[in-house]
Amino acid sequence: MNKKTYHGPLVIKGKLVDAERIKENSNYLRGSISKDLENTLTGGFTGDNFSLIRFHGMYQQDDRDIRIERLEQKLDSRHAIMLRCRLPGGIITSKQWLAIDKFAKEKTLYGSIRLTNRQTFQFHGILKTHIKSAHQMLNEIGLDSLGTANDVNRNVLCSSNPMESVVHQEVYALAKKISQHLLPNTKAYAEIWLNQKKVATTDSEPILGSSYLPRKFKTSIVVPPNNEVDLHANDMSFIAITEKGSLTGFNLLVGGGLSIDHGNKNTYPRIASEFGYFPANKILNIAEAVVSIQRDWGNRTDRKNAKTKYTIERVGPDIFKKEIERRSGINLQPIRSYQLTTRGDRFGWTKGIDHKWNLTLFIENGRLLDYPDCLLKTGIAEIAKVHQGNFHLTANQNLIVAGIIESQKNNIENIARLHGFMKKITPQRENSMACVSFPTCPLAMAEAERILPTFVTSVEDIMTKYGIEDDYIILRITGCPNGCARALLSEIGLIGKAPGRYNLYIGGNRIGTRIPKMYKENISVKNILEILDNLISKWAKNRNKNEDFGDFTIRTGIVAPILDPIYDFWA
Ligand code: SRM
Ligand code: SF4
Repeated sequence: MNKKTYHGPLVIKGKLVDAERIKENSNYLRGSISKDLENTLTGGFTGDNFSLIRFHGMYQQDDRDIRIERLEQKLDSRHAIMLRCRLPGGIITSKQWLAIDKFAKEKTLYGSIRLTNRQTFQFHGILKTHIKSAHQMLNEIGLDSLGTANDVNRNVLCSSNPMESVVHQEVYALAKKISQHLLPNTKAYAEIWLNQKKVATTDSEPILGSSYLPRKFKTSIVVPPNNEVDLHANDMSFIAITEKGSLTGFNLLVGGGLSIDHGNKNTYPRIASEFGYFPANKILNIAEAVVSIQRDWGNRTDRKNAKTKYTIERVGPDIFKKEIERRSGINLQPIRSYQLTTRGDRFGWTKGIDHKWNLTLFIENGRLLDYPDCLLKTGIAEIAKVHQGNFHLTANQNLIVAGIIESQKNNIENIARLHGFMKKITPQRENSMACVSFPTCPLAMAEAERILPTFVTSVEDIMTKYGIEDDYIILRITGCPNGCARALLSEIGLIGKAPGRYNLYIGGNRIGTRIPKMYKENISVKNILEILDNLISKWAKNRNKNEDFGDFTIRTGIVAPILDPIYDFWA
């Protein structure tokens, strides 16, 4: 590992990337989206609007399974919109669920609801003619999709079961406040999608600025010991600190992030830096200070170097920390002790502090769809019809039916069973995750969601062969190096390189505080499974008591530990 030096300028001068022009000239995110919406000659958005609609929570996509076929028929790609809702902390009521279920069934090409690993949901395949009704439906049920994509603070993650303790409840309330506080202030969303009249006041963006942030920005709040939100994937994280069961404050961590570019050594994953502790009632001041520093210091000349992790590595953590203190007027105290021990969801029944029941359901890939033999999406809708509590979406793409009254417990369990939930699942499957990838993701290089189920079956077979089927390895497959499935925080990570080919990473840990190292590059699934068979057999035979797979691969020298990803990741 080299010795670190931080001597970069606070602000990078140079030619701004085109995304900056688009934002600055957008009239606070309006662009000409409204006009484009009326153009029925194309199913897509044109020019700058293609990018601007992302600030409103939408991505233009086309089905990549039929792209070539349409090209051969000299047809345009069939454009459709993916819409991502804003749901800080992941809570949605039964009534809201029934409305989104109906919309997915009636107005989307795929008919599915996709739970994401940032505790919200996406509709895939909304045709242009249905976009407005999507936003209006969300508005009617008290939801929106503002700021779930592009260069703003994204959906705020938070430990997913507020009914677990009073601290969880407080933290959930703060997640919503942070989301609201950092939201774009522009009225563009209401004007374009909800037909609100433009008011004669001038727009302003006191926190985000008229050019918004240099890049996407992610926030999480975690109540230890479960790191289910994967805090090190976030630009800004708050770790709840308690005394005698009461929330006193938070440890602030800044600069986590996972995306890389294959072969581009200027890109790297990064574990967030620990900056210090502060009292709980100052969380909005701290959040605003961090975001505003990244707004002012983040690199606007190179989007591959624009995230907070790169800003910190350029200016140095000490200078960044001092600036947080200066802007917020709060002196950060030394980090308070905390311990992370797990990352998974607690499946099955648990009782909340309100004495109501919670049922955590495993949803493979977070994809709720009615399959011929298993009506998963209908199942959740049937539960929503009788359930008087809420649903909590988890950062592992699962769903908690929360706040079930005693008299409904059996009924809800029966509905869940009838629709294919609550089958016996191995710990391995419970701890495996994939990103969306094909057919909707335009950036996908290899399959992820669609190969996960069979890939996990193969790994389960290996685990059974070596008599360790009750154990698990955190396994994640991501279709390209953007890393949406957080493979760079897993014990076994596959990162798509080309159709059927992946880079294999091993050596992360169970709690998500260590980046794994590339073990083999550009190999086939068959090859990966052969390698895993060999490594898992060694782990089964030679591990120390309770030693996890990732720790074993480090201790036995199968891969070198990544102590500082910036130097060690590509070494
Ligand atoms: Fe992601 C882009 C899906 C979590 C890093 N991500 C995309 C897009 C929108 C593709 C695009 O830009 O056109 C994908 C849409 C696919 C589709 O068809 O739905 C996509 N990302 C997802 C989701 C749905 C994966 C999932 O299976 O759950 C997650 C949605 C989260 C949400 O609700 O907001 C999702 N993406 C992540 C995460 C994990 C996290 O946030 O905890 C990461 C890595 C963490 C990080 O940011 O470092 C992640 N996504 C990216 C990146 C790389 C960003 C970067 O730093 O360079 C991109 C590409 C980009 O932004 O240019 C991207
Ligand atoms: Fe798409 Fe790549 Fe993200 Fe997977 S990791 S959803 S392929 S951008």
